[in-house]
Amino acid sequence: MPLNADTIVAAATPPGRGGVGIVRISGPHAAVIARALMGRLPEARYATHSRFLASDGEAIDAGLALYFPAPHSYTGEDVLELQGHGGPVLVEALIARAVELGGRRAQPGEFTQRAYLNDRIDLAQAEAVADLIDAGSEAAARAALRSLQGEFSARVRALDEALAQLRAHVEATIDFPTDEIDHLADGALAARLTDVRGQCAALQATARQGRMLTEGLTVVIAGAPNAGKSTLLNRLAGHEVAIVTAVPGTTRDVLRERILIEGVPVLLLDTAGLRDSQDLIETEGMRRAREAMAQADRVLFLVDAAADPQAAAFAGERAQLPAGVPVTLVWNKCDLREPRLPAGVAEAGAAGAADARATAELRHLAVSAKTGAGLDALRSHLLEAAGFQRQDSGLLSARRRHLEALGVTSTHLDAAAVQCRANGEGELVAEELRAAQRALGEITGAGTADELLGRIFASFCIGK
Ligand SMILES: Nc1nc2c(ncn2[C@@H]2O[C@H](COP(=O)(O)OP(=O)(O)OP(=O)(O)O)[C@@H](O)[C@H]2O)c(=O)[nH]1
Ligand SMILES: [Mg+2]
Repeated sequence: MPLNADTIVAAATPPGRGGVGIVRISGPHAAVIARALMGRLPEARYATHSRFLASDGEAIDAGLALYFPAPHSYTGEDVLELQGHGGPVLVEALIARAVELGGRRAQPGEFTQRAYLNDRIDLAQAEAVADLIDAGSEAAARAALRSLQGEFSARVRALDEALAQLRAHVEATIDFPTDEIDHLADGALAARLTDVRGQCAALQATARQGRMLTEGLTVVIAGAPNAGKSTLLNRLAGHEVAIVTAVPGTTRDVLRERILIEGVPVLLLDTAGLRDSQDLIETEGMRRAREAMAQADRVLFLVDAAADPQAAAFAGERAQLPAGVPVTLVWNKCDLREPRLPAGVAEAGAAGAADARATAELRHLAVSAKTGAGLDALRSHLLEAAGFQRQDSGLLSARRRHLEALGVTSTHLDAAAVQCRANGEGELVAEELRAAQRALGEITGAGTADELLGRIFASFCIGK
């Protein structure tokens, strides 16, 4: 029984001219529309050549029709696909005719939304459809296809199942409370909880990789004027994106360039050099640079190793860098002068004891944006620092939303473990496990709010 009473219509091929233009129709009226357009209902799942008729009986176009009766179709409803010639006028005329016959124009992602609502796919798979279409590299496309085929969802469901069993175990201790303490402290429960947390951590690692492939990384190049930021951007991009001159303060706006590193999309941002300035335009440029840094997955702080061998520019700027955004100190122009690593870095960055942890975490690299020396190491560093592990197979696409849900799941599992170790109340352990399961369910769509669903599908293209 279809959930929707109306029948939706949209072009499934992109706007413009092409060899073929496909119009897709889904809903209870699809068969009626097919009969009116072609004079008969095409045989299910067979390519049928036919004319597509206007209301006056004249042909709008001729092509192939494919009819998929419910529930064996993409949306789970009756679906009619018309493959005509790929001219925008023809495609629009077919859509208008289908609307005249009782259809309505589809919203973005509405076909996939119906597939989700009719249980053809879960929410993570629906998102993988969009990620597959938007894939920026072959690796990202392969990962999205695996997720679309349900590999990611299967991992989520396996964790969900393990969690459900664990809950049953804990809830039994509540229902039969005679020796509750023993139950909670018992090694079997602790071992199962450890196992589930391990499963959750492994899935988080997978999702982190997947998110990187689908959503990519944002890396901001910052530093003093003339450090070579724009030269580095041009080098990594492989073409002249930014103006490079020997004049400090050349770059004012934030420049964006998308590159691929081993299939991972990386959005590189070149920014205005940071220095004390009264110039209005330059000050605005610096404000934008700081704003970009705050949004970044990583900041590459460039230092001119020849002009600033102590990295004074970094020491001066460090306190103002956004907290929580990891920074790599990149010594540029090492063709002119070899930087002193790593002691020089520690010295330059030493801003007191409170900074000791950050200093230890600070990564540093030597490059020459001019000659290209050290750039392979820089590329590898960007992926490795983000936690990307090279692997040829098994990558699955995932989104920030999934990672957040797994983060909440993991927090509740940690809390359950704390309760368990402290021989706490069985109810409290059970409550944490319930909350963990609820968060996990959001990935595949169990109990997902309509507002979130609306947001997810609105980002799709029309006709998908
Ligand atoms: N020798 C040498 N020169 C470099 C290197 N990288 C950049 N330069 C030179 O340094 C000068 C400044 O380079 P830019 O890339 O414009 O520097 P920037 O950091 O973008 O400067 P602003 O936009 O002013 O903040 C230019 O003359 C570059 O040719 C390098 O690795 N080695
Ligand atoms: Mg520049």
